[in-house]
Amino acid sequence: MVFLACQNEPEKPRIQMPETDLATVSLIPKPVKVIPTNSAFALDQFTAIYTSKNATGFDKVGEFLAEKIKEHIDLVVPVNGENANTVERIIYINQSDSLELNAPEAYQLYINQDSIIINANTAEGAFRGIQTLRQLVPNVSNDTLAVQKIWPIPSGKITDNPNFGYRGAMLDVARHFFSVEDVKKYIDLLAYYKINMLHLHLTDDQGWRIEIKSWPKLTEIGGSTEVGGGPGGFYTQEDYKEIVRYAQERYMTIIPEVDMPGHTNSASVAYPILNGNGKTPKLYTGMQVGFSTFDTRKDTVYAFIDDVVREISEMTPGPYFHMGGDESHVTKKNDYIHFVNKVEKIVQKHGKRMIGWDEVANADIDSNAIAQWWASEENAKKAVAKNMKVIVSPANKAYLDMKYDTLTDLGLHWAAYIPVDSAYQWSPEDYGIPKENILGTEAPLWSETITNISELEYLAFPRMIGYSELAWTVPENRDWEDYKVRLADQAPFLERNNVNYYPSKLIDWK
Ligand code: TNX
Repeated sequence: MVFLACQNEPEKPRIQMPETDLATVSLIPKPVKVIPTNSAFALDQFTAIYTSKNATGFDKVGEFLAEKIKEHIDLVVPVNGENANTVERIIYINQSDSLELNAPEAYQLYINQDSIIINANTAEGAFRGIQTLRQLVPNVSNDTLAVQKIWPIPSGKITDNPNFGYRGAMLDVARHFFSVEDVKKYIDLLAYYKINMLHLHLTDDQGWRIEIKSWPKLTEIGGSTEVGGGPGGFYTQEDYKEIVRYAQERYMTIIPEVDMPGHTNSASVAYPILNGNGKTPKLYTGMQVGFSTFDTRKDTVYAFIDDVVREISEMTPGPYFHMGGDESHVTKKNDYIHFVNKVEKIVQKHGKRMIGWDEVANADIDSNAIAQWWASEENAKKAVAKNMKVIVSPANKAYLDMKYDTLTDLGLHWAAYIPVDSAYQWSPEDYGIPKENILGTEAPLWSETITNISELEYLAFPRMIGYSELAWTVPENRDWEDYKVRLADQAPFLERNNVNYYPSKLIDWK
């Protein structure tokens, strides 16, 4: 590795960097430990990025960092020697087997005057680490320090790793459809805050949004409308793979959901043989829930589900498949249990681990299945009794489609109004679910009332930023008064990314 200036050049005087305090920079989610050393690293045109050789993925992490620095401050930072002329300072992304880094996603960030070193055991950890570094890059350069522009990065040491390995967001693309571009934008914003799971609610009464080659009418007919009667839409398999690929590059797992046996009207309109509610299914563009069901006693239904789970699983590298299972109000209890038991076997056969909304804890599923708790504490208890893992998504705290207050136009309020402080002031550990059973948390965004990315952003931001901290940061390190100052400092990031965030009056926005 060569990173010294050309030998013939006279030695340059060291730039006198300003005093800084790493501890006062607004990082979200808040890291485990931050130790300031009160000097600064001069990020400038003489900075280069190097990454560990022979460590899978580290070079891509370096390139990602360079791309984001370019987007943010329009500075080109060469990676691994390409176009590197004069290099005076380096950012080194280093694969390390240190025992301190053995937690998945752990990283260390050492910022010195002449070097920044990111240590991580895995490229995933390094990727989380560079998100922290991105947040440390000032928005404006200091033009008084040298001839060239310098963006001083406060020096010190950060050690960090997440409280929960599952830090999720959910997007309902069924009630209203969102394009691949919209989903990518959401992924980018989520990744910046270290969210690592994106659950896509791909099917519901109003629309079927994922192409299944063996059952083409699902999207042809079932994908043709949405809430309010708009044109709907769907992802081709190529579109879905592109979303998966894009997420993977950001160390984010896509979790596909096919909601059943309820919430299946769109599938039953396409293939009436699936229907079990005794009525002739028609396309539905309203907002009611709980009226549809598959016929749980028909072999064809399970042959159908086998095809759907197989085709989607083949395109999904992540370990999970979400089968919904919520609000099956017109499915008889015994039929529901029979159904969930059978679907679990199908999901396992295709190599995936089943997730379902908390109602699935009523079936005879095994401890490998995961319950997503949203409403019933009784169901959560049943899941724990079966020694299942639980994803914590309480509707009155974590639902992004709940209005901020009575004045919010978008959203619903059946579970609560959720202002920005209330969204932040709770803990996944508060609900009596033992810590060892908590897989993590997820913030679902149901889309009955939102029709485009700008409305999506209005409900998701800024609350989603707080959920990232609830999942990453241990409760002892969280405090609303401290958080709200750090949140205010997110405005420049949100604005330069054209995010239509809700400018809550609780926050003194910068
Ligand atoms: C309940 S939460 C639902 C969804 C709705 C949502 C609206 C859950 C598992 N089911 O079908 O979209 O409320 O907030």
